[in-house]
Amino acid sequence: MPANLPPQYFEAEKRFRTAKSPLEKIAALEEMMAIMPKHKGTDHLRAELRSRMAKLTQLAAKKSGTQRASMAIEKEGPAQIAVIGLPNSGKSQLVATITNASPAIAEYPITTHSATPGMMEFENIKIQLIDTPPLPPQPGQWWLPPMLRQADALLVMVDLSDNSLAKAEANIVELLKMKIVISKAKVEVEPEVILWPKKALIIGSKMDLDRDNKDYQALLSKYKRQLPVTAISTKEGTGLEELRLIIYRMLDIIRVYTKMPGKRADLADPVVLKKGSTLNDAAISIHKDFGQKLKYARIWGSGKHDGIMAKRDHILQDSDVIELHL
Ligand SMILES: Nc1nc2c(ncn2[C@@H]2O[C@H](COP(=O)(O)OP(=O)(O)O)[C@@H](O)[C@H]2O)c(=O)[nH]1
Ligand SMILES: [Mg+2]
Repeated sequence: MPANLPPQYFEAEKRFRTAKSPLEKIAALEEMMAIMPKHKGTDHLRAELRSRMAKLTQLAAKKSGTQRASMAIEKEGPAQIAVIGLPNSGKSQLVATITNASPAIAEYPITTHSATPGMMEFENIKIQLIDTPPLPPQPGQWWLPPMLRQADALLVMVDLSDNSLAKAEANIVELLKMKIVISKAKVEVEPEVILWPKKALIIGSKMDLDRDNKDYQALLSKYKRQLPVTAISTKEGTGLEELRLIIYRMLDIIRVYTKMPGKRADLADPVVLKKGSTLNDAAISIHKDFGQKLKYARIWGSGKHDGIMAKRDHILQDSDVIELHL
């Protein structure tokens, strides 16, 4: 057993061992593979899990005919963000409005049974949002909790038309049942339970129906010390541009631009990196060999002097322009 497996891995492994159906086992395996750090020490284990996954997928296909083995959605772009909430909270409408996807929207609750990914544009990058079925998960939606645990962040939709505080709290309770914690408030759990802390944003939706602003103010005063809170109306188009910016900021990513000597940088095509990334990280993300080959780089933006030479451990800032010398 390779060292350095985080406790969440063993939690998922336990779920794998106790899962009753092949589909549940696949969900647990997917989670184990997502959690596992990727390095030489885990290569063997990764291969073993893959082969188990292949066998289970065959078994699941035999059992269920055409039913999809899993709703797992492959991450596209720098982050995968799940849009969650109670029935009718405006999840599908938001995903339909700010991404290229078109999930079904309806006046009656619980229209969404599956998960629909879409890409949200923010300036020159695209971020993946996933429309999900309402909380709590219905029977057969065993794949929802692992999907939320794996997401990079959650957008919690709370309808502002009435009872917003109770709705927000219901979301937090449902998440806790999935062992996901989004608020800084203390939670009481058994000592052996491992929790999944998750970045989240509370979105008060349908603010056009909260004319006196009461529900939004109540949400703000209850949660703003623990969590970011914002409000939108897809109907009137309010708060949506600000929402894109808040989502971008909560991801802790930066954009840097590469240039060739003597040429301008292509500002339409950033390299997206985690905040705190170095020149070396940027080089590797462009090409895996570039990390080793990198001799030095020139940087515009983060230094006091434009075009300064920098070494591979130099920490990059958002919107830096870099010229790699290999
Ligand atoms: N007034 C108003 N209605 C909205 C808004 N956003 C969504 N709705 C309505 O709320 C209902 C549920 O929306 P939907 O996106 O399907 O909710 P979901 O169940 O969370 O996916 C639909 O009738 C939408 O037209 C909004 O900003 N303002
Ligand atoms: Mg929906």
